[in-house]
Amino acid sequence: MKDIRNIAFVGASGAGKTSLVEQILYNAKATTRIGKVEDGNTVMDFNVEEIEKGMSMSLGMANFNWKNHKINILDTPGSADFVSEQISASTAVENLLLVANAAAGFEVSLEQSIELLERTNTAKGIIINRMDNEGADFFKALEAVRENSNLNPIPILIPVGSEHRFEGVVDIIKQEAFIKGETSDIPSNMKDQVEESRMILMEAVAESDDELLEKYFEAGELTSEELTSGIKKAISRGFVVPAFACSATSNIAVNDLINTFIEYLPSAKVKNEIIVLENDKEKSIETSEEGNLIAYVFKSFSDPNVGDIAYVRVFSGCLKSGMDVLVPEKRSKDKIGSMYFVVGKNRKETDEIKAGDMGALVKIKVARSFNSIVSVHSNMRLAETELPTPCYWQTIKAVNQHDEDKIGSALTRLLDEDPTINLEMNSETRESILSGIGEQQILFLQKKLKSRFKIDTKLKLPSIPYKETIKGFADVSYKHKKQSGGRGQYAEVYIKVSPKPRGEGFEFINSIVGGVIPTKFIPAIRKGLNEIMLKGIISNHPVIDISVDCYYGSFHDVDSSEMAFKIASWQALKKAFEVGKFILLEPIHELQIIIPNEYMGDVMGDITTRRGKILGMEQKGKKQILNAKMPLAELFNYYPALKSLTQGRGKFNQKFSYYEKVPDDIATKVIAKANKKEE
Ligand SMILES: Nc1nc2c(ncn2[C@@H]2O[C@H](COP(=O)(O)OP(=O)(O)O)[C@@H](O)[C@H]2O)c(=O)[nH]1
Ligand SMILES: [Mg+2]
Repeated sequence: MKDIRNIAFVGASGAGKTSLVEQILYNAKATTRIGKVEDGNTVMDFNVEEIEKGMSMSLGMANFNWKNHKINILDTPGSADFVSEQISASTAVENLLLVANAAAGFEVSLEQSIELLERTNTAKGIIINRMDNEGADFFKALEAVRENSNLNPIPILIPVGSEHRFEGVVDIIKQEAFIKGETSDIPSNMKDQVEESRMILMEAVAESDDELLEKYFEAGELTSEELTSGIKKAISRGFVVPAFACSATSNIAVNDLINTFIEYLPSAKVKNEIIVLENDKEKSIETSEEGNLIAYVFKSFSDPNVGDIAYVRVFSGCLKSGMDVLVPEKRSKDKIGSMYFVVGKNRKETDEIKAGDMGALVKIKVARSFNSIVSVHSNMRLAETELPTPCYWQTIKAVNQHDEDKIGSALTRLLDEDPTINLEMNSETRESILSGIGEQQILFLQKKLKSRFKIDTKLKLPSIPYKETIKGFADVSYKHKKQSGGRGQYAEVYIKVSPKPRGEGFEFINSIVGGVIPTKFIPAIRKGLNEIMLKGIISNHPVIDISVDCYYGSFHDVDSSEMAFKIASWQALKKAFEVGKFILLEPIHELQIIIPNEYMGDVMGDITTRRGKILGMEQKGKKQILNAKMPLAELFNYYPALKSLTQGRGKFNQKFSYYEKVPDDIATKVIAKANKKEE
């Protein structure tokens, strides 16, 4: 454990994460040639969809050796739609490193990664890549992060030169320069800057520890040893966020960066506390090689050639092939088959994965993304991973009828790969609804359905699950009587229908006395009402929240039947809806919208035009959190609207809240549409 470093790269798309991993792997001799994202031949971006687009869409794993250490590295996609990949990666590592483009200023999709850094208790750092780019500015890039977060990056490897003159870095801790691969003196024109950076570093380290702070005040500075051991501790606790300059594609300062990984970032041994649930109670434990097995599947997917693959991080104990294990979230046993250490698309078989390490399980049956793998008799599992709620919805349907049967099982397999996508069959609207984070994510799923399962699909906005109810009280009766040919039909019911409070559903009261309707027909009345309520009376949407009291009626010895009473109760309820007035209800959702302050006015105005209401607001750092409610009909396409209003920076969580009356003008349109469909 002490010789392993687990690192995940997160950050905006295009910052150079994949290129950096490619260069690192080559420098460490884990690969024999350097691929390029543009050429679609990197080891990490190997899905057809990733090659086609020239960008990462799913998490990639690699490992390499460096000076007798093993480093596991996870590369993640930067696009906001694929945030679940960054979340997955963050659950598997001790070190979360933000990779930012030195020349880009503050990028929108950095935000989600910054939030991840802010809320996880991993060690964190910032790599300012693309230092060779025109417009590259290390300190400006760090300032942009500082302004938009509560992280305080402390430079450790500062650049020597920049843009086309970028040629190396100065290590502020060691007070050495590394230029063109050689150790050299600090360039004389950088002395002041290096000194200033050293003071900033020393202060940050001193502030992270009471004992050091005391020494720092007494002596006016820290010794090299105090600084070196202090910085490691401060980084490990997340108090100091070290910052490094490099250029991936020109391979400048990349080796120095790898050195800092093993010199300053915490190993699996140093940062060995994890939160588990023991018999569902949260508790913190220390992981170790000798401990009982605790492993976590942070990503599972199906590979067209290999089958089901699960990327697993072993926290405690040892995972051995052939072993029986328990998957507590599924309450099911599983068996460990073949295991591999992975370098992107390449892999090497192993028969064990020890504590602190990670690898891939092949053809594993039960364990999927975000499942724990523990000893058969264990009562522990890892704490649940929090995921954002959906903010983008589409129905999905096979283009060809004959694919309808296949689509379900194909989707189930693909959904395992991205736990932020949900599939729901809406029994009312009879639609299969996919919900997730964004359009790109759903389109990626659609592409995978095509490339792996050969299923063409079409997407569209879901229908709104409106409901019908009655506005006021109605006392009505209906007599169903038919005499034409054969046996006649006869039934008569008297009902009182009244509205019930939202959410209370359907109540049926039987107050028949004296046998005016024989007891054997009462269930038919109830069933008849249920049937028509499900179908809807006015607009083809189900009826909710009414009470029906059946208090009088009549029957005929020969002509009455269950069917006749059903028909009579349907017609009676229809009549009641005319007398008591029908209203259409729509689902209202509660939202938590998070936006940078400057967009407040626009976003609030837009909420109002979407028939929404602001319930409250709250300042959090440089952001505003708006609590609001909004009809689902408006929410379905809120995501793109909010993105465009806030230049991509706004986001929201939502959940269903209650049903509310639809304004009359909209209700009229819904009814007209429903009746047209019916015809
Ligand atoms: N000039 C320059 N370009 C880079 C550097 N690193 C990556 N790139 C380019 O930036 C683009 C995005 O790189 P990629 O690795 O896909 O970024 P990712 O989205 O963070 O994985 C590609 O065209 C790379 O060639 C660098 O250090 N300098
Ligand atoms: Mg990438």
